[in-house]
Formats: sequence, C-alpha cells, structure tokens
Amino acid sequence: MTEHIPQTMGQQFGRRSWAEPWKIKMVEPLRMNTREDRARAAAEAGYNTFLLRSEDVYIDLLTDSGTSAMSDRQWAGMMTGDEAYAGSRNFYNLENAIQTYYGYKHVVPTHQGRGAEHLISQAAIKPGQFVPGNMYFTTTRLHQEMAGGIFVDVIIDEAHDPTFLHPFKGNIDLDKVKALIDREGAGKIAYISLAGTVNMAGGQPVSMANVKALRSLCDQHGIKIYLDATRMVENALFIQEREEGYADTPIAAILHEFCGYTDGAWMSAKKDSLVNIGGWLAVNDWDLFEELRNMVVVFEGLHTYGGLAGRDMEAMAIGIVESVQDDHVRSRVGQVRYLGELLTDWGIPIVQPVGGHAIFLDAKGFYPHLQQTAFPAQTLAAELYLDSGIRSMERGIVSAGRNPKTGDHYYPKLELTRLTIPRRVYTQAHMDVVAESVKAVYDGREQARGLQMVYEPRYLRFFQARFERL
Ligand code: P70
Repeated sequence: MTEHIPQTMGQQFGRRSWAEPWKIKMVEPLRMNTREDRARAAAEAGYNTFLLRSEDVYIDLLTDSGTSAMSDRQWAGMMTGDEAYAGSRNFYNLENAIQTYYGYKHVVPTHQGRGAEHLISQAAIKPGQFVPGNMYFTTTRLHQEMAGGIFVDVIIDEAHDPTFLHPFKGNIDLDKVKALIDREGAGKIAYISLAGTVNMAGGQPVSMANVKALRSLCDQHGIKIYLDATRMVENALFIQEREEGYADTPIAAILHEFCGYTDGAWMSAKKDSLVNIGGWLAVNDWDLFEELRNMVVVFEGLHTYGGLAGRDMEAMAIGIVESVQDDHVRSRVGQVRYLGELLTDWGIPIVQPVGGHAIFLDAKGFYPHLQQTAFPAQTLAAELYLDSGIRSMERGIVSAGRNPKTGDHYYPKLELTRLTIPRRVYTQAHMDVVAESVKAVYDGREQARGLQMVYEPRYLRFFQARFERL
C-alpha cells in the first residue's frame, strides 16, 4: 500500500491546475447526428434513454458502470487469463487484491453487483425481517424484498433535500436505527445495508465517525453490517478531504479502515474497480461464507470464477490496485466537480454538494410546473438527448417503482436526472459540451410538457418502460 500521497505538479507548486495521471493511447470515434435523427431515435426508444441504441448517442452519461477505460496494464493482464474451470490463477490474484485493499477474509466472485446482492439477500434475510439502509438502491432493495425483507430508510433527513449542504449526506441517522430496534427488537433486523457514496442521494459519502458509531451500536445488539462497496473508493476521498484527521491518510488506508467496521461487503466492480464486467461478495464469517460459496455454484458458476472469465478476474485484480491510487481518485472526482462548478456558476439546480460519480440535475427545479406523475426527470433526460445527443438517466419516480403491497407509485422526494461520468473516458472539452447543452435545456424549461407512461414492466420498470409526450 502507498505510504505517502503523491502530489500532482499543480499541488507541488501550490497552483490551481490539476490533470489526469495518464495519457490516451487508443481512441474510439464518436458519432454526431442531427436533431431530426435524434427526434426519431427518441420516439423509437419510447423516450427512455435505456432503450436508445448507443450508436445514436454522442456523449454517453447513462452510467459509470462498466464504461471505464481500462489501462494498458489491465489489457496486458487480460492476456494472462487462465481459463480453467476450477482454481484459475486469476481468481487467487483477485482474492488477494480484495483481502489486501478491502480487508475481508473470504471472497466469492460474482458476474456483477446484483449477483452478489442476490446471494447475500438470500443467505442473510429471513422473510419478515427488516433491512435498514442509507437510502435504497434499485437492485439492492429488489433483492432484499425478493428474499422477504422489508426495507427501511435510515439515512439522515438532510439527504432528501437536494440543496442542503452537508459534508456527509450519506450518513445513517442512528436514532432511526435505535427506534427500529426499540420497536421491533434486534432479532427482527437482518443486517444494516450500508452503502458508500449513496448513489440515489447524489453520490453522497458516509463519514468514518458515522460508520464507527454504527459499529458500536450494532455490537450492543448483535447486528451485522454489510457494505455496498461499489463506490467506496470515492467515499474514501471525501473522508480524506472533509473529515478531521484524514488529510494525510492515503485513500487505500482509509478504505481499509472503513471496511474494517463492517462484517462484509458486496461489490459491483464495474464502477470503482475500472472493469467492464465483474463483482464480488466478501465476508469475515466462515459459516456465512460456506453458505455463499455453496449458493454461488447454483446461480453464478464455480466459486473460483462466479460467472466471470479468468481474464475478467485479472483485469479486476489490477483495477482494484489502480483504483485506490490517490492521484487517480482525485482526478476522477475532480472531473465530476469541474462539470458541477460550470453548472452551479450558471445557476442551474443540481444536487449539492456534488458527489463522487455524477451530477444530479434537480428536475423539480427545472420543471416546477410539472406534476411528479408527468415524470419530470424522465422528461429532462429526453430533452437533453434531443438537444445534443447526451444520454443521461432518470433517478426519480420511474426508478422508485411501486410499493409491492399497495401497488401505488413510490413518490421519492428527489426527482433527479443523472449525468454519470465514466472513468478515464471523456475529456474536459466533453464536459464543456455537456454543460452548454444542460444550459440550453434549462433556458427552454418552460416549454416542457412532460410524459405519460404507456408500457410498464413488472420489475425495475425504469429499464424498459415506454413513454409518449404529453
Ligand atoms: C448505475 C449502476 C449499479 C449498482 C449500484 C450500487 C450502489 C449495486 C449496483 C448493482 C447500474 C444500474 C443498476 C440499476 C439501475 C440503473 C443502473 N449501478 N449498488 O448506473 O450493480 O449493475 O453490477 O449489478 O450503483 O448506477 P450491477
């Protein structure tokens, strides 16, 4: 692990400039189309950005998941793939990287994050148990519900207010957890579902103090904490920047300490770990591990590949090491902030403070004249695509889905459109294009009429729902 934090040229001389710690070796052409092309493509896709063909997209900010550029080292590692059915050398490299940097004892590879969510939910939730979490994530909550769990939101109230400035808006409100324990008893709680940089709250971090306090509360009641480590490296940067006592602690050490307060973690390695596919689940408890290692052969593949090729596991092992380098994390989050600052300067409503992986446009702020049932965030995503071929993602009422008991829409307080920045892919000039497009859509905001849903799938509707313009 790094002993000291390397400084960029700008930092060494106290200048304001900063830059990515890499240069570009291979490029992929982008396609530019016309407004008419986009109007046709948007209508064909039912105004759902998930249904667009990527060929019709200019700058793709749908997600930072599996969209990173891999390094030359990772590509070289791909060539050393050991494609044995059992006991691949690359699995042991991956296991070693997870044990070293995340610190958990036992590792189960999975094809991606939701494969791991499925296993932990089935193994650790008894039907009727509560699963408190710092806000929900779509796939996470669905797997918990499919295992018979009842999700309870225990994030601090401030997280639901897009303009409230709080350094750790992802924190858990311990009083909400205590109240749940008092009301239901610790035995009715499956585990705490803790996420680093809470995606649906705008990529907001959790402080070290919060996880420490949570640990001691849970120890008093014998409750386990499992971490969604998907963007935990980015969370570590916020701790380094904002929490007293961590300014000189390397990202890798912060990550390791944070994970040490939890009993295990699941991971979508498609984010922090800079790979196009992969995930894992890791726990400290041997008995739980045995159960998970047994289940993985039913749903994913043998416990030494979990649905992945050997080469994928190698790329992940190398990606983990690259992901915890201080200069990498700083430039990654720095690019997100650059875009955030442009938009903030122009008075465009976005979630503040800017989080780690994306800018979240506040669609209620864009379209105060639209009811939530006219899908403001979905409308904004469609308008951005029509303006300049930028693909974003709805994170509002469509994503929130319906209450499985009553069948009613969930009405989330946050109605957001996410501009998600892939890692090591786009340049600062692309961010300028995005900012100007957002501004153009903001300037034309009064014309927006909203959408109606004309097709709604049963699960995770946001992926495949179709809309028409009102
Ligand atoms: C995104 C992606 C995936 C994700 C995550 C957190 C905090 C688990 C997962 C699942 C992809 C996505 C997924 C569902 C809806 C929209 C987009 N997030 N935990 O773009 O991991 O995708 O590997 O199964 O963010 O935010 P995986």
